Amino acid sequence: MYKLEKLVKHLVLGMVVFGASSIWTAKAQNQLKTPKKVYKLWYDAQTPNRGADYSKIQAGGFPYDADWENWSLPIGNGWLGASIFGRADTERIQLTENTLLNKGKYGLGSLTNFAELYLEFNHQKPVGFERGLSISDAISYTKYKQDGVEYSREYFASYPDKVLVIKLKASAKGKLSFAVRPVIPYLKNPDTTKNRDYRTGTVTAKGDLITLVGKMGFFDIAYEGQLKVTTYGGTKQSINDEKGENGKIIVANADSAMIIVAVGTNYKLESRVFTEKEETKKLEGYPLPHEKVSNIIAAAAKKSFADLLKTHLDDYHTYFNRAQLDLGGAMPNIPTDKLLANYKAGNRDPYLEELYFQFGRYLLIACSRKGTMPANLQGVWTQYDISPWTSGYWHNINVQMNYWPAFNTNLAEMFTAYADYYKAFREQAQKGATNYIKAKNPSALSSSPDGNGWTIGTGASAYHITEPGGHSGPGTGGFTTKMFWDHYDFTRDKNELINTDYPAIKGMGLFLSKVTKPNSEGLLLADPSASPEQRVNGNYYVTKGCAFDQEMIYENHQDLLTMAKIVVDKDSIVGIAEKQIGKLDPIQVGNSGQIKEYREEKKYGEFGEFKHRHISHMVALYPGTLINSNTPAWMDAAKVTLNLRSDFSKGWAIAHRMNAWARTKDGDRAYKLFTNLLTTCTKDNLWDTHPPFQIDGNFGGTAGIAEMLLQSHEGYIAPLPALTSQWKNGSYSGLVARGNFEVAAAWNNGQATAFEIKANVGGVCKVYYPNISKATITDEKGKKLNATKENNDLISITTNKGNILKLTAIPTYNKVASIDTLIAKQVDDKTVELSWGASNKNEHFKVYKAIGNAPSYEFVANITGGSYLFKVGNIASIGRCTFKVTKVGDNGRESEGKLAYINNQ
Ligand code: FUC
Repeated sequence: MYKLEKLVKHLVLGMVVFGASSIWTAKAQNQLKTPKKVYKLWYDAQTPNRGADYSKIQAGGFPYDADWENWSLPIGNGWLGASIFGRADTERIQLTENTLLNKGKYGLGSLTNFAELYLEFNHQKPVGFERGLSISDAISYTKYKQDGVEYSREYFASYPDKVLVIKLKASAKGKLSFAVRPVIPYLKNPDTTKNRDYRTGTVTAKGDLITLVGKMGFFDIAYEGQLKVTTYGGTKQSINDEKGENGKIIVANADSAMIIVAVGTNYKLESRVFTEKEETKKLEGYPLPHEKVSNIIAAAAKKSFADLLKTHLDDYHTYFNRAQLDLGGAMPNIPTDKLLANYKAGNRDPYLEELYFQFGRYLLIACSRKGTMPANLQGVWTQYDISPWTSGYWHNINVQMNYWPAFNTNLAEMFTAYADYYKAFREQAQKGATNYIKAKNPSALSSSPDGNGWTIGTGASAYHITEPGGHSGPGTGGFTTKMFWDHYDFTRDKNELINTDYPAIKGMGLFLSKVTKPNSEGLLLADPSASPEQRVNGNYYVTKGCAFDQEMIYENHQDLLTMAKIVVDKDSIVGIAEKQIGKLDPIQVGNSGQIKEYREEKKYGEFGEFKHRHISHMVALYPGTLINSNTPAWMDAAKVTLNLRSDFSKGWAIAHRMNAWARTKDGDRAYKLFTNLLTTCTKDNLWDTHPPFQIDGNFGGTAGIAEMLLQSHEGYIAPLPALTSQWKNGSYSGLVARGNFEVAAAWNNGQATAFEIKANVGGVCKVYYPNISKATITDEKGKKLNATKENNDLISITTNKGNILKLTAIPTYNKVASIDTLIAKQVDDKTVELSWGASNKNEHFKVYKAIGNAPSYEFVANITGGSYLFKVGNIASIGRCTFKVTKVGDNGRESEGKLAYINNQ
């Protein structure tokens, strides 16, 4: 029926920046394609390098290297992270390898600094200094003039070639002289430290190669790094000290040079690493990394710089170029730190907002690839000996948030790193589930090794996982499997469903089916249960059936049941989930009109910290879906909670609020949270800070922008569901909706002008937008198509794989302004008077009520005028009740509602 779209070749970096208005690019076969812009972070000052200041300890008791956290520019290929400082005298390149851990604080191990690489130029008077990071190409650079010679350096971390590549140039022949001096930091002598918390290492130079070799005591990790220095012109000399260590290579009078760096350990992502209890046996028998690292260097050394660069760009562009966003920004002629400072001072610039969005996508590609470890709390970048919170995989929100932008911003493949990590730790996670059930609910224990499913607690690393307990209940596992549900729902990849996503959700379902106990009303409540990190009277609060646990058990059961139908699974757990799901009572509305965090709570804040950073009872709003537009009374209660919890918090916590507000469809509020993120928790290098630097906030912020622009969790594709009035005109392309539809949208004056939807797998495509049923729909050739009108704002059309739908001529609509206030006054024991202001007597309103924990409102009355007397046999007997009044506009649309309550003691 439709013609397949011909793939439009990605254009290379350096192309023209189109004006914000050119949405339809003629060449791209009339495709709705957002112009590809050039994104970069850049600075005109050198990065200071004062080192970590141990007198300044950050929240959580962690050291602080202000310069690294604020100024260094991150590049990475998943295995390796490099933070480029950008200096003329001595360049500092800090290297991290994602499996090199030391003992750390919590018994999980802590990621540590792999090495520092110094390039010593002794250029003291640089002129026209600039350093930066091209987000469009994943290349960092430094350039300046010294004594009339232009010096430039480029840095990239290639995923396909597994190396860091550094190209150094001088504009005049023979003018490039420098020393290459790597240093292994934080060495600790095996003789003097207890508990094998030591690190040995030597650096030796020979010919054009410098080799770093050493050992970590705690896990007995062997590590190795190799740097190969190639020069063009000039001389090269390798030098070691009298012990044959601390090697360096001195380059003199060259024209240009290239350094390639590979790093590795003897780590293998295998079950044994997690199941083996003895720290020093986890890697026992695994081959030393020497051969692996040597092979990587040898293969890369055969290639020219141009070849290495091309391979890197082809790989990076494959992912990065998939999604574009245009909010009307154009690259300003001021450095990024000044741009951010201006933004903080109230001068918002849409370029910075676009840059922040694309920076998050960039970071995910740089730190989470197939075959690498997943993105940790700092991605793949740490300069510390013992990293803040171990640079671990924290499962009560942080690691999940890392993957929130993976699916909707078209980077689903980046999730593979987490999925492979899960596959490796699953055996231990099954043991953890057995331990947990044995201890907490022995009557439900199965004697078979996989009979209790699998579980995960908050803390985890490359070597350890934990069980739920203390401050985060068993729902932590359901929170984790949401990623697997989304992985399937966005990609609709049947193989992955069978091999990865369904087994994860089914195993978790089995565990979660055993963590509840019936209460006197026959409800099934998680016992014990804890809402992440909440404290009562200073102590972590352990209870029964808190919202976080109930919601995540519910969501995992719901996802399990949906998937079981698709894969036609009739195992007993399916029947169990079916029986249990109705007894979970996951959402309760309290006397402040809030979603209760605890069942024993009446008014908001009675239990737990009033403004706690975690909004764990909101996981059913985001990333879960239990609270949605079809549960409007719960949605309103969620807004009450979010308002009471406040907009101010720490990096990731602001990002969670931003996504939650986007789900309420309040674009201006979500935007306000986004600006909070940028103004209160963003460093000059655009890294998110808690403090300390944590990458979760970057990823949560990027996901939040996408969530404002496209949603698909309510059974249809909803483009522009929470567009802020600040983004008046704009467009995007390449965002992804559930069902694997790739969506492009353009809007003008806050109203959609066109959508384009590509079916990557095909199937029924439902689209929701005001007046969408009156839009013109064509295929990519311009042939008119008929959609089924479900209602004025919802259409449905069947697609085949590759089909493209174009929706244009979408009639504009007017939002109806809501009333200002609603007052509910109990007049007598049978009557409540509702009153609100109406400017004229003919205005039309609708009155609704929701009693108790009802998810939806019941319609009460159509009213003209500004008040209504609600009568019932006995007010006291109906219990807690929320009233809602909406205004009905001339176009028949209803405004947002205002709420008032009775019986809220
Ligand atoms: C969770 C959060 C903290 C911090 C830590 C790494 O425990 O509650 O705020 O982000 O993870």
